[in-house]
This record gives sequence, C-alpha cells and structure tokens, in this order.
Amino acid sequence: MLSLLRPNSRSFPNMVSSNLLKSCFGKKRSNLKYRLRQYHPKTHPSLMKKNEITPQISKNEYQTRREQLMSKFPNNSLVVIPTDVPEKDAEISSLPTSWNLRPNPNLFYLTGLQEPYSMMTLYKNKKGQVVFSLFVKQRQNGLGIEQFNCGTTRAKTYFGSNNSYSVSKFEDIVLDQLSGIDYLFCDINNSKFLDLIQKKVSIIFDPTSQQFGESSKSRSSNNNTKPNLNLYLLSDNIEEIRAIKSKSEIKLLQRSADITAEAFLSVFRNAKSAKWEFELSSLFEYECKKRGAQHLAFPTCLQSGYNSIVIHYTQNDEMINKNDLILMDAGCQVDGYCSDVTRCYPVSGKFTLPQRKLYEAVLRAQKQLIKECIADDNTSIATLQMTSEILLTEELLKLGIIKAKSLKQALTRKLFRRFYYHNIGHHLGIEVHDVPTIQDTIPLQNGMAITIEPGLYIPYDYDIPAEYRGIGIRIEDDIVINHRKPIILTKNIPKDPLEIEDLILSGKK
Ligand SMILES: [Mn+2]
Repeated sequence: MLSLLRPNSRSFPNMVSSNLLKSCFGKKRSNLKYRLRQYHPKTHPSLMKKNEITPQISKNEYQTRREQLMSKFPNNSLVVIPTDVPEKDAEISSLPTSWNLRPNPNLFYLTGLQEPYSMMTLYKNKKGQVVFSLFVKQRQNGLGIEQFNCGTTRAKTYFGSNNSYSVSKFEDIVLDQLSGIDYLFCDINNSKFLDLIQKKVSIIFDPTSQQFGESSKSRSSNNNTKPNLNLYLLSDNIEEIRAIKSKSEIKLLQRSADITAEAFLSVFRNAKSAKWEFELSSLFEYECKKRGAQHLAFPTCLQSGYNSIVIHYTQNDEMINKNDLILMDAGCQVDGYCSDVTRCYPVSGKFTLPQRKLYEAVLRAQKQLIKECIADDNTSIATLQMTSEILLTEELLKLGIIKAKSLKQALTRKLFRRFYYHNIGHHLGIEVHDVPTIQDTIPLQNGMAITIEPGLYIPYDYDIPAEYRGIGIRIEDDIVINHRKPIILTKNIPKDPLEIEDLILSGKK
C-alpha cells in the first residue's frame, strides 16, 4: 500500500529512471490516448490483433454474444447489468487505492470491458432491433490522472456501444426506460438497484418461470398506480450461452492452464527447499504473474501434512515437515479466463507407502472419470458425480478404510461421505466456478470446460487404519468436452507418482 508523494524539485531527477522518463515523455507518449485499464492493440501490439477488444476475442465475437443472448428474448425486452461495486470493495479494503477489482463476469462476457463501476443495458425494441448502452466512468485528462478510465467516447469507438453515458446517469436512464418495456432481464447482484426500480414499477418475480409469452401488461394491475413488470434472472439465460466455449475462449483457457502448469513445475522443483507453506504458495503466485497472469483464479490452498484434510484451507502459515505430503489447489486468471488445478506431492521427493496407496486410489478414479467426459446425452456432471462415488467407494473398500458386505451395501449406506464430500467438478471459464447457477444435470456438450477433481480426506478417527489418518488427496485437471476424446488442458502437470518424485528430487535442496 502506498500513498502519493509529491517529490520536491531537488530529489525528482534522482528518483525517476531515465527509462521511465522516456516512456512517459518520449516516443511512446502518442499511445497515451489509447491507454486503458486493460490491453489495447495500440498499447500492447505484441499481445493483440487490431480487430480484438481483449486478447483473442474480436469485436465480432462480442457482438455475436450480444446477439445470441438477445435472440432468446421477445421484443420490447430490457437487459440490465448493474454492478454493485462499492459495497464489495468495502469488504476487500477501506482504502480505495488498493482496489483490484474484476469486472462483473456477465458484463465482461458481453463487452470485453474490464473496468469496475461500469454497467450496461441491452434494449430490444418493438421492431426487434437491439440497442447497446454502456455506462462508464469519465476519462480524466491532465495531471493527476487516477486511472486510465475508458470514458464515454471510447465506450462507443472501442467497445462498440450505440449509446454511452457517465455511470452517474445510470439510475435515471434505466428508470426512465422501465415503464415502457414488457420484460426485464436483470443481473440481480445489486439489491440496491432492485429496491430502486421498485419505486417505479411493481416487480413480478418468478425465478422458476422460463416462459416469456405473457406480457406483464396483460396481468391485472395491482392496487397502486405503478405498472407491473416481469423480472427474469439474466443468469438463467446467459449462463447456458457462457457454458459453451468458443474456439478463442478455449485458446485462452489453454493459455491459463499452460501458465499454471509452468508455475506448478517450478513449485515441484523448489518443494524440497521450502520450510513454510507460504514459500510455495507465493512462489506459485510469482511464477503465474511473471508470465502475464493478471490475477490468481482464487487464493492458493497450500496444505501440508494434516492441513491437507481441511477443505478450502488458505492460511498457508504452517511449517512443512520433511515427510509431509502437500496438497496444492491453485490456478490463475489470464486475460479473463481461469485455470484450476490440484496436485499432491511429497516434499521429500518420496511418497510414504500409505500416502502412495491412497494417492494411486484417487488417481485411478480420476483417470477413469476423465475418460467418461464425452459430449453425450447420458453424461452430465451429475452422472460423473455418481460414478466418482462408486469408484471411490471401491477404492476405500480395497484399502480397508471402509467395511461393508458388498459394494452395493457400502453405496446404499453412503459410507464414502465421511471421506469424499464435495462435487466432482464444476464449469470453468471467466469465473473459476463458472456459470454457477447452471444445473449439474445438463448433458455435457461440445465446447464445455469443466474440472474433474475427486478426493479422499482421511480423518483422525480410531476406527480407521492408523497409517492413513491425516492424509488428504485430491487430483484435479481442466477438461474441454467434445464428442470424441476429452482435451486435458492441464496434461503438462505430472500426476503419475514416479514423475512427481523425479521432478522433486531433481530440484533444489
Ligand atoms: Mn476446482
């Protein structure tokens, strides 16, 4: 955290390097007008082509996404994405200079804009034409610029909106539009916005309804003078589009996975020399960010020894013992797309026998589950969940960790639940748990990206063979679905025990 200093004239020349002066006042100065809070083809020509709004994603692709969404809705519909930024910021820090915000994922998906405070509407008029409006923070000019905000001009010229307004006009303009429309599709991450629109209209909200046939105006009016308006969740309609990744999105997911892979390899090579959990988690972050990842996808879980049986452990503050197995769940976000990987490895470079037996049990199940990731009407995350429960139950029986007369009896009694109590996987994309409201029962389709992450976590219970107590294993890869063979985006991160041992032994002491 830093606060701004105004250097006095005597110290100024010594404090600023000549390279910085050159980049501010030399030939690069002409790029200043293109500088955004994100990449632009003029300021980052090595990373972007001319027709792209964000790396890999063209202006046309963003336009197609908006058209695809609006084609689902009847005429005279309004889509609103109000971003509830300030309150969320407050949870992160009370100091505005430390805000490192990510955009609303739906807004980012539809526009490519990566600025906090931005909002948007899409209006499909009575003739079926779509009007795209962006609400952004004004661009500041001159000395003391706080951020390279997009501003209303660039909202049109660069992001292609039909209308652009200062974000301060958002409430007035949207409230004005509400009384004339039939259907409202809203990203309801902003409860204040919902309260606000209810001053103008009476909301009829039926989250289970997917039928847009009945106009709100045909419903009988309530007692007061406000018109009724049908509100639908935008998430129900946009997430099924977002769940199917385009070729460019798959390239971005692969890049994110590749950076995560290199970071994992570096962590493996340095595992032997690490004394503390945080040494390895911060090494992971450094290795991702130095390769261009803007964020971690989520806080790294670096779990040594008995910490490995804790779900979502992110303290990373314990000393590592020499025979510890480490469970590391980590990933990064590059140009808007996430990776999410888990590997387990012995810091000594050698699995103990019980660690290895448990590891191989989970690995067998994970490999089998990945084989079943095929676009097929009978396969879904829900069916993979059932398969994972069967496979892990078989393994637990073989290891003698659970006891039952038969596999069937063990499954009926759900004996696996003590050791495996999370989902087999989730969609992956702009968010690490992407399209969070989509049903797990939807069949796997060509272009979906999911994780496969079975795990076993053995508690310190007296009825369990002592050698397995306190070992937690999870193995997670990122998979793209098609009709033939699953594409494993994270295949470059070793998971066979011998390969992992070799890598660790080859590393620094
Ligand atoms: Mn995951």
